[in-house]
Amino acid sequence: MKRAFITGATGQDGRYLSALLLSKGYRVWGLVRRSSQPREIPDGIEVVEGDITDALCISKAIKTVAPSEVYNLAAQTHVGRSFTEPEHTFRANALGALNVIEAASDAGSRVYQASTSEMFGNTGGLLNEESPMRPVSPYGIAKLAAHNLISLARIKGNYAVSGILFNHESPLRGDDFVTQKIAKGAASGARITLGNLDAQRDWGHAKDYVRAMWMMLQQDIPADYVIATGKARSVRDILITTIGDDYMEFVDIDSKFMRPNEIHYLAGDSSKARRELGWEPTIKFDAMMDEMVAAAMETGQ
Ligand code: G4F
Repeated sequence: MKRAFITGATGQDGRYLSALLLSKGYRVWGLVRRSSQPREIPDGIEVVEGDITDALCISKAIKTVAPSEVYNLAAQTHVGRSFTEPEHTFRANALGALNVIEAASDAGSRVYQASTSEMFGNTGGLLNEESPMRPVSPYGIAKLAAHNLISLARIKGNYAVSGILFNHESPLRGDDFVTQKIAKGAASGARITLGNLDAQRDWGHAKDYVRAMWMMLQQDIPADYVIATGKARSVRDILITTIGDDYMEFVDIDSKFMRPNEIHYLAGDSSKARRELGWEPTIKFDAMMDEMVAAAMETGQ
């Protein structure tokens, strides 16, 4: 039986990945931060309490579990918040990743790092694994450090890969990300307060994207892969799709949701993943937004 260790197990991707690995017969351990708040633990996983920013804790947890695969999904994932919490972001996204990569390498486990399209900054064009990376946020800069640590681990002979994932959403998306704000606003009819409507992102479904994570760790030769749909849409496009042409009747703009430094356009070229992993997205953007709005209606949020 294969053994997997997932950091960030209670997040959107952690929950989809746990379900996928359990369905494949894995035994799954999830690292969960101690909290006085109730947390939604994915069904069927074994919980290890701890924090990736504590090197001793991570090293001990990975040594004890002895997983064949480690997925490092834990992070401060909100780009906007990284401008107001840069130190916390660096600790979690760079130092935390270092701790996990080192512990996994010491234990002889294959390690997956959640890299991101934010690392490209405003390079522009259809981005692939070779495109220049010029991050423009503390989040992107910290993630690029972790991305480079994965390359280094590989040079040192370890099995380490980065998935350069573009935006990926679902009904499990956190409430402060733009697709979920729009889905919940559309479902409830409440006004939605947003920032920059002209930013364009390449939006896919998290369920498709966690499958790519698993595929990456099954290859004979470890490598990094861009995971994306190839199509960019603006925040405004999402409003039109979800609410309609009269969306501005339901939307307020507040500068507090504008970022000091913004990426204007992101679209990814995932042809390497399609060719080498046989990966392709299966859930279309409109179906994903419909699913998010329906889920928000069902939960009454
Ligand atoms: O939904 P977002 O916050 O996602 P963002 O910043 O692209 O980051 C997400 O995707 C990355 C790539 O995979 C991940 F690395 C990262 O962890 C995260 O999952 O914002 C998307 C766009 C931005 O341009 C933002 O400025 O929407 C714009 N936006 C406009 N109004 C807003 C809002 N974003 C948020 N969160 N809230 C708004 O009110």
